[in-house]
Amino acid sequence: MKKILILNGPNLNMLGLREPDIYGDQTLDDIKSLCLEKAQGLDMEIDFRQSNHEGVLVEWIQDAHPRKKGDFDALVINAAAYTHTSIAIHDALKILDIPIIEVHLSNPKNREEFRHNSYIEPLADEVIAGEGAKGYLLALEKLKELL
Ligand code: CA2
Repeated sequence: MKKILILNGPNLNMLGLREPDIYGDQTLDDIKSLCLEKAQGLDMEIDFRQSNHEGVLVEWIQDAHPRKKGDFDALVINAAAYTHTSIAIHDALKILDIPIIEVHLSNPKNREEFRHNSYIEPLADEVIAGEGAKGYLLALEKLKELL
């Protein structure tokens, strides 16, 4: 069974509390439940995590490396604001040798200019943005095809 790591960055633990017009009204726990249900249907196993700390996300990405302790077949990542700032996450992803899908609830390219650059995009096999929570499910479907 394929194992997928799903990482979520800063402030995504606050989903559902504010800005439902941009991010939808589901909480991150709701999204996790949807992903668990979807993964079951696709015969995949998922590990769904969130951190507000850049270094923690870097360590989780490092640990997912096939030559380290993690035995994940692919990564889905919504790095939230770190998408637009983090060379550390970019470098960690560059070393990771498994398929990567970048997901965003909103479409950052249609928002403020400071959200237009993504340090993840050049390393991602696919970018899914602007689909809300459904984007995570589309990422799992894409991985079913890819793996
Ligand atoms: O659209 C996305 O998924 C983002 O990754 C979300 C990030 C944002 O910085 C990216 O540009 C696009 C922000 C997540 C913040 O989540 C909130 C949760 C509750 C209330 C306000 C923001």
